Amino acid sequence: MKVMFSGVSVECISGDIAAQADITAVVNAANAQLRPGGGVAGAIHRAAGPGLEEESRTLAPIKPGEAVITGGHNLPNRYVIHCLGPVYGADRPEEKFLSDCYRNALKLAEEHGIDSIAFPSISTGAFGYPMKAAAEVAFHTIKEAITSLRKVKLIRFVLYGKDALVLHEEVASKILSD
Ligand code: AR6
Repeated sequence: MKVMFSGVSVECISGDIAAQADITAVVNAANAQLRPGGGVAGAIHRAAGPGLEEESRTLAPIKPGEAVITGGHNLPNRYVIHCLGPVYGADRPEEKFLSDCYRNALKLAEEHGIDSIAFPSISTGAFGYPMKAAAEVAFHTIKEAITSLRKVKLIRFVLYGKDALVLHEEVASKILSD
């Protein structure tokens, strides 16, 4: 799925966030210490190599909703933007922290002149955020931020599996067409 909204292309695909060769910055669903871990963080660190952990360590710890930027090391991407999503049921209000992740990642992208950015579905794995609610927060935040974007021209969501893709396509179509 691909839609144009306010001059920015927003798309959803299924795939691996660590294998997005045509994208300038990929977003990591990080832990506070910016260590490898599992899920998205594991995949990104494995593909990036030990240099990413070394560089990240100097920026840790980060707080829920915060975003920091590093180089991509051995990834095909120039940058990694690391976001700490909320742990569902613990970091309250979850909507605010999750929304902050998307807003702060886009802000960093703008500041670094990044033209394309790929997000995973932050907080919906180990951190337990229900995926539909998380997708609603993600697309509402993007809709709100998109009119002030000058550099970012492509926002891609990279989802794990068909169900996650279909859910995001439905939520994105609804929110971005209202
Ligand atoms: N590409 C795209 N999506 C993926 C990938 C991948 N390679 N791997 C998993 N997903 P998670 P969180 C999906 O757990 O909930 C880590 O251990 C996954 O199905 O990566 O923010 C960190 O170290 C889910 O829908 O991130 C933290 O401690 C979504 O990506 C903690 O987990 C996010 O799953 C962060 O938890």
